[in-house]
Amino acid sequence: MMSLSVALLLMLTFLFFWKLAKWKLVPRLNYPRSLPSLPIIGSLLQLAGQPQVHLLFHRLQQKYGNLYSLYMGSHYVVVVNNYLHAKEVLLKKGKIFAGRPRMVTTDLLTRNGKDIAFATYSPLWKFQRKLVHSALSMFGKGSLALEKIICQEAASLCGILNVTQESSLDIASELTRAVTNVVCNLCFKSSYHRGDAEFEAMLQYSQGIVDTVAKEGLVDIFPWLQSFPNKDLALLKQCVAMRDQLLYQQFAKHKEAFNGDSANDLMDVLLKAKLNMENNNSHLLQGQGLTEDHLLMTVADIFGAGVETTTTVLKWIVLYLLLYPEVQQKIQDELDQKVGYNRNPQLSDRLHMTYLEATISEVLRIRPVSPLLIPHEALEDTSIGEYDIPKGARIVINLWSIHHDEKEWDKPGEFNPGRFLDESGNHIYSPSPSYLPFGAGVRVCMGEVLAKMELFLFMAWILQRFTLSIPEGHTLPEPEGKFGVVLQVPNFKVKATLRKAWEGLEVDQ
Ligand code: PLO
Repeated sequence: MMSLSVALLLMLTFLFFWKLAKWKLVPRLNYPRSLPSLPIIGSLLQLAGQPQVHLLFHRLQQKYGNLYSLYMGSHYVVVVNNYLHAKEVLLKKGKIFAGRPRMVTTDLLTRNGKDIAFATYSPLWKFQRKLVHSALSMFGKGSLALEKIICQEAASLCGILNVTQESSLDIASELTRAVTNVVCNLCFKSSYHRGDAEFEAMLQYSQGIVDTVAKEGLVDIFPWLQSFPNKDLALLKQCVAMRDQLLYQQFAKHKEAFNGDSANDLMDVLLKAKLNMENNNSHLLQGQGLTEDHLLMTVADIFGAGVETTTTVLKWIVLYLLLYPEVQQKIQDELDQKVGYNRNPQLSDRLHMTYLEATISEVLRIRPVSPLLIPHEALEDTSIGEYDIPKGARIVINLWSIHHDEKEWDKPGEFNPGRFLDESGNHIYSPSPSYLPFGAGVRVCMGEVLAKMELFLFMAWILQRFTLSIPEGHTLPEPEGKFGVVLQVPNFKVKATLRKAWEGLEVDQ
């Protein structure tokens, strides 16, 4: 009898302390507010049928605040809409949030994360990044080599605009070819001519990839769907196969010509690094060196990123110049004053061409090329602001919201390059810290320097020689942009008219 009551008492005491520990002593975790969610499908009911994900996430702030969470199927996702939280994720806790979630589509694109952009954080990843970084700065050093390559492409682009002058031109594909040739030169020391069949094939597979990869499509949310027939996934596989074929051709050519000493392009630099690593077994990568797949996926990444992003921004710039002819006029006035007609624009002009620089900055703000960046993943239990974030959470940085924050930007929906200039107009500055067009921190864009060089030089060369306008009988699309791995520009036609001062002059040299 006695032992029974002792046991009962012990049990009650245990229960009491257990409850106390649960509710009082162990602090309850404070997770961000969550959208309603159901088992298995999570918050998909709120997301279904809303392809413009960046706009939806922007709107949801009104109801849920600027840091909220949701479930994509079973994945816990935290959406960041404010620059202070974004900087905490990207800079202050950069390493903790440096992971990438695995997704069916990006795994297919990158052979299970052997690239840089979509691969998660690891010592090998850090090494790959360092390699590419030093290769890019090697080409960029003194920037002369790159400047020369870009100007060569700008000249040939201007030659084409001159030939097609009075007709309406699909400027997008000309811009794409010019940008592609810069990256081709950098990666493979090769280039494409107009109408080149291989170039057309590249355009086609690249569009297929942009249309299907990392869009938080159903397959990425429910990986088991990949065992069912799936149109998008089939297209992606076909496009990746086309890409691989071109990539292998380049790889074979380079391997054959490689002599171990000189490195003429990015592919050579990576081949050399791979050889060095193999010869030097003391490397601390636990036998997990740079494989052939890593090398190929790294080049594919640089190539894809180099082409798709810069072309997209150039198309946005041209569309905004057609929508705001007065901005175009101001850039041309600046060009006439600071560069004139007797010489070509060069990188050193960037310092004085503040209105063109401000226009580029404003386009990058109002239409960020990567509106949700690429999702990050928390590598350990951590926090953002006052909120707890569990290990494995996916963090989506909504750059669209950050660039359209009314507390930070005066009339954020308005296109106004002047907001990036001081009163004298001679200095460019950012009026708000809520501006991250290239991301920030451990995973910041690797091509920022190259991209800025290209945007400036291509636009300066074109506008020095031509005035862009809407061809007769055509109208412009709304500059809405279609959400995807990049914010895609609607199609439009352009008429490029040679400026008076250039009549009778050579425009392509
Ligand atoms: C573009 C289509 C290419 O065929 C493959 C490719 C590779 C790298 C990706 C790029 C695509 C889209 C833009 C990305 C880039 C890596 C970094 C860049 C996602 C899918 C951005 C904006 O973050």
